[in-house]
Amino acid sequence: MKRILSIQDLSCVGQCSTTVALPLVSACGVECAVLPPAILSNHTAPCFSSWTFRDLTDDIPKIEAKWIELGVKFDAFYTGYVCESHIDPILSIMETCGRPGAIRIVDPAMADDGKLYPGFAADFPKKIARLLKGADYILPNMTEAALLVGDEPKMSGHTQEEIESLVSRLHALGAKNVVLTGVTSGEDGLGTAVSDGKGVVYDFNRRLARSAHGTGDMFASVFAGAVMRGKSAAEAAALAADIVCIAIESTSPDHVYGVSFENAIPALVRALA
Ligand code: PXL
Repeated sequence: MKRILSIQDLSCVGQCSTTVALPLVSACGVECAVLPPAILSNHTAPCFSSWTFRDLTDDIPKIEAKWIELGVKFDAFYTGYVCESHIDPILSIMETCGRPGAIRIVDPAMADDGKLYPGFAADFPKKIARLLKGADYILPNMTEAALLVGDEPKMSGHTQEEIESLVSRLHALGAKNVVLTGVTSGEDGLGTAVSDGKGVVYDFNRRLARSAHGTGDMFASVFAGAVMRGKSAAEAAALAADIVCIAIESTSPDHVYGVSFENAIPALVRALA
């Protein structure tokens, strides 16, 4: 069984980051180890008015040293929501704790709906670009993609040329494969553009009537698990989008802080059985 290290915050309540990665990567049949660089009481989306934040930056080198001593190694690193102080220690762990050929999957989780999440300074996209350099797969949504290349975010109405120019500028940041999410198609299509630098593969689903918090983390976790199970990037992205749709459709409208990903676990297990 392959072993992934998930590196993203632990928001105790809110169904995002680590609490989504652990169950979904596991449901893919992949061992999921975790490194939470910060612990929050809850996530920072508007449904919660405030939160606690315990930074664990100083613990990361100690954990790394212990793993080196014990010979702990990973087949893949999957990073999500992280802060600026975490970037250097994460890059170090990726150097020292990877099995030969270990892959790097980077979700630059920092923004959505045209704006950065609370707590991220305007120059954070430039800082996180250091994690994207050399990544095997990067998974930005449309807002993150625009901010990473220095554009004003635009949420819909992109032409194919605009999408493909965005994708090639993301490759120029040093990523081998680009998986762009939240790509729109016509009135009611929503999906992904997956590029290996030679060609772009699109996959669209019908846009659902509601959106939900935490779906980016769901997408990235299923993508990471499916790639580790041997799926191509395009197959993994299509599966991840389908699983996100199942979860959103099964989420009660009054469940405002997250998505009931638990309801999609049986379908995910079947898809990768
Ligand atoms: O889902 C992304 C995410 C992860 N972690 C924290 C967040 C968010 C988005 O708001 O606040 C703490």
